[in-house]
Amino acid sequence: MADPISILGATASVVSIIDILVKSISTIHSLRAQWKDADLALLSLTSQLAALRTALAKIKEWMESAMGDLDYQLVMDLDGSIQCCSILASTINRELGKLVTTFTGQLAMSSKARFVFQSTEMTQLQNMIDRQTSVLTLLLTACNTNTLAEQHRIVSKSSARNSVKRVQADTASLIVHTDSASIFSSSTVNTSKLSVIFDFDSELFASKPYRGAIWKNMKLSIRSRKRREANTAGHSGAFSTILPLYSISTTDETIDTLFLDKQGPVKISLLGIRASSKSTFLKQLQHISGEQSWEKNPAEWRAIINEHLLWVFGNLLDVLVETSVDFWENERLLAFDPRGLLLRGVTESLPPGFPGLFRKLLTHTSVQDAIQTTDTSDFENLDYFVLHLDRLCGATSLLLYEDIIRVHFRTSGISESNLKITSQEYRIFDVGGSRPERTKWIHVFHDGSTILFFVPMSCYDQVLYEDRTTNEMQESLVLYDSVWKHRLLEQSRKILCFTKMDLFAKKISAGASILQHFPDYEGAPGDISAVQAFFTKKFVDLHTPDQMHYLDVTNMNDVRDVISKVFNCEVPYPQASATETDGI
Ligand SMILES: Nc1nc2c(ncn2[C@@H]2O[C@H](COP(=O)(O)OP(=O)(O)OP(=O)(O)O)[C@@H](O)[C@H]2O)c(=O)[nH]1
Ligand SMILES: [Mg+2]
Repeated sequence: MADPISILGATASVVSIIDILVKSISTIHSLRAQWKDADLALLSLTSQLAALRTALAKIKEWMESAMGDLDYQLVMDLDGSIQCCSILASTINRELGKLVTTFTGQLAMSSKARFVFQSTEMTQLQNMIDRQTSVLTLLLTACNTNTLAEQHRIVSKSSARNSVKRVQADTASLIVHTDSASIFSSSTVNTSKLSVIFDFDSELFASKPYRGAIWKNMKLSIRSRKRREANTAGHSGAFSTILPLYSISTTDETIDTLFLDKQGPVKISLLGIRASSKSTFLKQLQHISGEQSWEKNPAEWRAIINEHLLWVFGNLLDVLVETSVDFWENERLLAFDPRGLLLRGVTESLPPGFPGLFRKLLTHTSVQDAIQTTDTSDFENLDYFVLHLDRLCGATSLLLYEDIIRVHFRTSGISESNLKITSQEYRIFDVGGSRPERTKWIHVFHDGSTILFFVPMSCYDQVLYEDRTTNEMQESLVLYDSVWKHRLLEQSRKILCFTKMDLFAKKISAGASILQHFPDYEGAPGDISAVQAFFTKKFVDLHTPDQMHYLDVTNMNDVRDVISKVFNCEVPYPQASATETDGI
């Protein structure tokens, strides 16, 4: 058995971890000074690191003072947690070091974009920090109890075991994988369904050290946001404000008073699983309101589209590698390294030969088969992008509004948009839909708001990106039930929107099987209306929504129609913009 004295040796590691965290926090401070727009994103990370540092400082204090008898499991957990913290702190330090600065010492544009828009690795690391802090807080609570029995009770709870297991999995992923893609793929989601869907563990976050650190930074963040808003006239576009992403107990009323005005614009939260059309709906609303944020940063959208194309190319190339018998025949194709370009962040423009290579890749039967039989949403808008490859990869690389609408840019955290349609103001919250992202949804749960819950009708034969054993429609049903029952949403208007109706119709007409995934379906296989009614009934049987709509979100008129019905108002046609006529 590990004796308590052995963990005294860990005090030294705790001190060195605290040192690394302090160094990371000071790096972030210097980044924030140069980069006002990302203040909140960086502030959120600072707060998380500060909370982790505080938890470690408390552990150190405890180690140095009274250490009586300790439960065996508690000792093992403490040891494992401290090891994990050490690896995590070094990884964060390394990630921060990757943010490139220009020769004038300013943070480079690519680094800003990476951090704010597509910082998947950073988000994963932030999730790990949260998990680490919560486990340390839990262990500290156990350490501070008087009896071995009480220590044992706390660490043996199934919620505690799950949290410790997750942290161990995080450590393993950080040790085994050093590249950013693997950190993403190592996301640990194999816990029970409920904890996966809403991971709000009030107990873990109730301790004073954690909350003290969190609230101090949060108040600063609110103050600085309010100051900035007061200085900025007009609306803020999509992705303009990234709220802090702390996990906070659902019982805390303060969040409501701090973040959300009781009066004012209509609040709308867009919810649903990953790739359920939330951001596409938001982009359409922005277009209608005349607030087209992409016009202000076409270079970033170009990079996002290029990243999407490289990512799809990489996935299809994998299929070819697995099935190709003639290496020499495909030498040029196999020599192209899309993931290398992605990892190095070379996405401002694509190599001139890219469209040709892409089309060549698509001529392979195995690749075509993979696209036809895929059980994910990865290739959904591939036809569109293949049709426009030459334009998108051309020297001038003209972008159209449709390109922006068709690309899936995974939302991370919460993006808030303030829009005005006719004379009504709207405050719209868009969130990421994958399981790890859902831990942040609590920030957009407040009574009296309107919830638009999106279910992609075409997903009935697809599996989750983050868990290939779960059907997306089943996940949507579970999520719908959780949202509808959530006590913070009792007074909210809840609208159910079935999206991707165009893809759904195509799929059913092409003979895609439904019985294989839903054996209780009794209608004719190719009957679009019967299948639609079947899935609708599944949702309505759970809870009757205030309204229900079916739409193709890429179609502006469908979105106008939904908004006019939800808010009982006339919705204007969007004014033709440069995006549609000349491109950007
Ligand atoms: N054809 C078609 N494509 C759609 C529709 N709605 C969304 N898409 C596409 O589906 C992909 C995902 O849409 P998003 O709106 O980005 O999904 P999301 O719900 O914001 O996803 P996360 O941010 O990852 O949670 C994009 O490529 C969209 O163009 C639709 O009704 N029809
Ligand atoms: Mg999104």
